[in-house]
Amino acid sequence: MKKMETDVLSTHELADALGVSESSIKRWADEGLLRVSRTAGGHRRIARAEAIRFARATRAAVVRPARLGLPEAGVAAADERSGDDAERLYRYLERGAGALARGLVFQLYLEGQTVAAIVDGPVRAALERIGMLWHERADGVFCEHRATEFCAQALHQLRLLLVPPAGAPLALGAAPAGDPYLVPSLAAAAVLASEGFDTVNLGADTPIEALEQAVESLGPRLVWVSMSAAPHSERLGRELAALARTLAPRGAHLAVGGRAAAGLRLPALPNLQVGASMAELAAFARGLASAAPARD
Ligand code: B12
Repeated sequence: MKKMETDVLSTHELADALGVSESSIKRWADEGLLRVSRTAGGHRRIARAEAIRFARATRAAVVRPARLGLPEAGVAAADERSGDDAERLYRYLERGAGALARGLVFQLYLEGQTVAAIVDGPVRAALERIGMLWHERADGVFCEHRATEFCAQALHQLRLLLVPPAGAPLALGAAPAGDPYLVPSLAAAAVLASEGFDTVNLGADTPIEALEQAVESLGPRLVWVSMSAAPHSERLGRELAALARTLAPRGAHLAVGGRAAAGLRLPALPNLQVGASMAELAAFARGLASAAPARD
């Protein structure tokens, strides 16, 4: 696959992205604050993931996000920059300002917030408010579908930035059959990618049988199932228990969560966890990743 032009940056390009001098970049590299590699000719090169890590760690202002392969934030009018993050995201989603919504999600990430905190916080809260609109407005459904699409775009873009390290453990997951919700499973994939997993998201409306096949073919360390709607929840409970039992001899775990997960009756199995937030999923994944053997 062709590498993105921005996968590796020169000191000049990173300086341009951060609006600082090239000599500052070279100094930070020489002080060991920024990990660099060298070309055959001795020039410093910075991996894009390292540039983003550095920007987050130092709270650097990214003046040219496109240089780092990030979306341009779009320029919010001064009166729109007020309010907390969830309030701002809600306003952008509600009035169809997709670039501002995506830009805000990236801004929060670059400011050092974790992917889990962004999803559990502003994304969840803003969509919760969007979800009330159809009760009171004729265009509520239109607004909700558009807002869902903007959130999915932002999470996709964020996830694509998070290139798994070589030998990263694999996580795969989905929302079960009859569950049309896109964002929660995609969010789980982005969160797990941010915790160093290679991720395969099978998306909404996926039969558990298809997950079983994916397990057979890909050998994940972790499987997530996100449930927002719970059709046939008794059968689903049995299927999830069977999936956990398939995973157990492989040393793999099943994490179940989502708005409808609390309604499930699941047996207590050592490799089956039920969680209510992305922060819980991230914490669980962190524990697993630190114990995970590297893949070939
Ligand atoms: C977008 C949306 C839809 C879209 C989804 C589009 C799509 N392709 O994704 C569509 C149009 C399909 C839809 C349909 C319906 N919806 Co709807 N929908 C929503 C909305 C606005 C956002 C959901 C979302 O994506 N949230 C963002 C995610 C990130 O947040 P979350 O789901 O809360 O997930 C968090 C946790 O659960 C957890 N988590 C999630 N997954 C996992 C996984 C693991 C492993 C772990 C550990 C944790 C975890 O972490 C997440 C972040 O904190 C919600 C509002 C709301 N309050 O949630 C209504 C909402 C859920 N919908 C609702 C309703 C009523 C419906 C419909 C019945 C409407 C209708 N009359 O047709 C249908 C039913 C569809 C069905 N088959 O069940 C109601 C449900 C009310 C209730 N009592 O349950 C809500 C609450 C809106 C409302 N206030 O009225 N909906």
